[in-house]
Amino acid sequence: MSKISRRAFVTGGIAAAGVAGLAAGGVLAKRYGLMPPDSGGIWGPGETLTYAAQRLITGHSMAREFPRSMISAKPFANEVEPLGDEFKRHQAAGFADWRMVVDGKVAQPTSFSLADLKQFPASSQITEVVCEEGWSYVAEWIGTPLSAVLKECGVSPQARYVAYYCAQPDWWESIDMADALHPQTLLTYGMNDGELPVSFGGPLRMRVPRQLGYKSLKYITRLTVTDSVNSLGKGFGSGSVEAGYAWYAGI
Ligand SMILES: Nc1nc2c(c(=O)[nH]1)N[C@H]1C(S)=C(S)[C@@H](COP(=O)(O)O)O[C@H]1N2
Ligand SMILES: [Mo]
Repeated sequence: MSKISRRAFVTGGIAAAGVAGLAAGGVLAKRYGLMPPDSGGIWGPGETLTYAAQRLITGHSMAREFPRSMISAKPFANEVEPLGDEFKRHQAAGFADWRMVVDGKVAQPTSFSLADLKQFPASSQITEVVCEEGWSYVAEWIGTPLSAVLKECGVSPQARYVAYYCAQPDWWESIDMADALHPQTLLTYGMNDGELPVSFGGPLRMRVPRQLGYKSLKYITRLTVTDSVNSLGKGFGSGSVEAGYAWYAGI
């Protein structure tokens, strides 16, 4: 989209929203292919305007990175529901057989061990985890850019979302390709110069630092590349939408 049509869209969207209600913004968002998976229902028009406006105004900007001196001395691990027996078996075995499957719209469905993922060039970032409940902390994250893994698997041009799943069936998420290919979106296995502790999502955690903490799923087991999230779960693109949160949680 050119700069001028982008600006026209933004001003048009905001004016239309003011005059004719949020639904008009939705019409524009639909025309530009910027409908989030949770665009239906009562909150849908608001979610649509948030997502479309963020994508058009902030584009693919970077999440803030911090100096090493700002790493939180006591990062807060949010408690998770009990992890099952299978997870505990993996943990007892040092996660030697942990695998992450990549399927869906890829040339080559593949599964990666942690050792496989560590073969990719590592990337690190000092970014903030921000929970919707109001707390946050800064930590260093080390891992493989999701984009590198997707490239290795040969993502189809029809791909629009990457859904990701973890050892906890109620917790699953999806992001659009802009976030999936974003250089700060990492599959992390390290934190603050050490292994990623289980409490913080080890052995493998998705970090999406441009969105709220709940998009940074712990214990990743599978990625599904797809052109639509309609057939996944209840069709809204994430377990958190099913629980009442927004699909797009940009910060
Ligand atoms: N698998 C899994 N991932 C999860 C959660 C969870 O309960 N299970 N909680 C999410 C929420 S709501 C937040 S805010 C962050 C918290 O990250 P932290 O424990 O590193 O603070 O993890 C997210 N990832
Ligand atoms: Mo959270």
